[in-house]
Formats: sequence, C-alpha cells, structure tokens
Amino acid sequence: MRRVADTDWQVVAGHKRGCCRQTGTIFHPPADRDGRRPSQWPLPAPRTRLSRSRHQNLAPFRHLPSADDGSALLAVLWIIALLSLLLATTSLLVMQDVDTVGVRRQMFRARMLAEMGLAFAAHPDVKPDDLLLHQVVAEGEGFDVEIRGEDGRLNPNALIMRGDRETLRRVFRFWGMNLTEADALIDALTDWVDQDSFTMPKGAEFRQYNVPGMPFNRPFRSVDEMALVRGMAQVEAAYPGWRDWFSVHAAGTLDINEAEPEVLAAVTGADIVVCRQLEARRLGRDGIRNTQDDARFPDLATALRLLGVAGDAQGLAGVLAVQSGTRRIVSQGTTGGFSKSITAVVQGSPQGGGGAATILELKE
Ligand SMILES: [Ca+2]
Ligand SMILES: [Ca+2]
Repeated sequence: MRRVADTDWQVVAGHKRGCCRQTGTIFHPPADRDGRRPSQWPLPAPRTRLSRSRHQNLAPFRHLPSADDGSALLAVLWIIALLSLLLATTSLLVMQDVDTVGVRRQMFRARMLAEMGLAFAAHPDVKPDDLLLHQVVAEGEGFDVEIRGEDGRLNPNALIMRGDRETLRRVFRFWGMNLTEADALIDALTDWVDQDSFTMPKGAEFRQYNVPGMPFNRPFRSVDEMALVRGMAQVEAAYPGWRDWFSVHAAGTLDINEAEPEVLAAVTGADIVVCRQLEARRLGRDGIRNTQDDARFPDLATALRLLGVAGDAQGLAGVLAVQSGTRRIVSQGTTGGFSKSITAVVQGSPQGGGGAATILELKE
C-alpha cells in the first residue's frame, strides 16, 4: 500500500497529482461521478459520529438563563413560603386544642372537688365549724366550704302574703327610696303575687304590663323573678346587690345570727354601726365566720338589747329569729389555679340538727 510520506505532490493544470519516490509512478486523485477531481487531495479525514455527539452533549452547558427560569424559581419560593405558613398555622391550632383540653380537665377536676365538699357539708351531722369542710386532698388540690343559715335573708313571698308592708318599707327606704316609691313598689310586688286581677292603688296588673302572662299571679319561685316586677328596674340601677337580701327558701323570719349588718339595720331600724359591732361579736376574736370562738345569740331579747331596739321587741318578735331551718352551702373546689364554685340550698339546720338533707336549689 502506498504511503503518503513516500509521495511527492505536484499541481499540474490546476490538478494535484502524486509521484511515488520509489517507483516514479504518477497517480491522480480519484474523480467523482462527473469526472471532477478535488483540489485538495488526499481528502481530509471525515468528521466522525463521535465528534458530532460530543458537540451535541456540550450544547446544554452553553444554555443562558431566561425569563422563564426566573418565574419557576419564584413559584418554588412561594410554594415553600405557603407550606411554612400552613405548617405554622397547623401547629398553632394543635397547641390551642391541647390547651383547651388541659383547661377542661382542670375545670372538671375542680368541679369534682366542689361536689366532694358539698357531699361533706350536706351531711346532717356536719356543723359549720367542722374541719372536714376545709380539706387538701392532694398537692395543689382541695376544697373549702362555707355554711350559712338561709334565714339570714328575707323571704319576699312570706312578707307579701302576710302583708308585712312595714318591713318591706324599711328595706326600700334603706336603699334610698322615698315613701311614695316604696309604697308603689310594695303594691306592684303584691299584685304580682296575689291571684286576683284587681290593681292595688299604685300597683300593676295585666293592663299596666300589657305583656301576655304578666304578672304571674303566684308566689315568686326565684329571686330573679322579682326583677320582672314594675319598679324593680330602678332598684336594679340604684342597688345592684338587692338579690343578696332575699331568698324564696327562707322561713320568713330573719335569723339575727346570720343576717348581714345592712339587712339587720334595715329590718330592725337599728343603727348600722351597732349592727356591724354585733357582726364582729358574732365572728369572735379571730374575725372568721364558722370557727370555735363564734358568739351566737341564744335568744332574741339579748340581741335586741345589744341592738338598742329592745323597746320594739313586741313588734319584731314575729319578724326575727335566732336560728335557721335551712342552710346555704357554698363549696369551692380548687386545682392547679382553677376554681369551681357550687351553691346549694339544703333543708336542715346549719347547726347539724340531724335527719336527711333535701336540696332545694343547686347553682353553679
Ligand atoms: Ca295579681
Ligand atoms: Ca370566729
């Protein structure tokens, strides 16, 4: 085979021809189909498939960033931000649910403790100064119970039905009402409770209310019903604490060992300062209710003498008493900083008179 290195190249008449150095043979480049011979011969090596493939593989690396590439990156960042926000919101909701469940559990536990205290206090043999009413059942958990005589409050039904206008008038005057306003309110209360439809001089029956079903024409079943009577809106505005003066479960005679000084002063006409001194005497030297040093009045005459109203003893004899037949139990359960209070009005003496207890009212 002829080697290119052993050949001398000449250009004759525009054509390139070769001459072998060893044999002197002249040879021409091969002609194509049309008889034309190439000006360059030997022909350069053809570009291989491998070189073209390498050229194509390098194409992506020469790709420059475009506007579409920026939009895609922005979309990805938005999705990441959205997922982060979704995750944070979900975590917050889960934490709130956990907190709510924890609070409910604590409130339920506090309610159980309050009911436990109520069960102790409702026993007929448990007296108001019994240490069983103040217990710590675990660390941070316990209950405290206070027992009060319900007859320290006035029974509105008893006062109205027995026509004791004088006691009601004293109470309303104590609240700051004048005589005309007090009489009008007493007439309205009377019309609400009596079963007839005859209007008292300053009272109110159906024609004055003009509301179907009012007045009820029956005794009050709760103190809140009194707020519906005409004229009580003014009392509510002037003396918001009026509800604490009354109870529909009271016997109708005021227990001077349980009544608050204001109630005692209003009903007996005694000076409020004297009534507060009497309250301090009842609480004893420690100033705490329901402890061993409490000084209860054994009889009415002694209390009236200390109040300075002994001269009216005959008139007050049917209004006052020295004990209650019904007790109000306020039980408060506490756990982990949460408190739950339950109030029950129980029939039975607050001094532990024995016998089964009957719950007349239960309120949380
Ligand atoms: Ca009536
Ligand atoms: Ca005391």
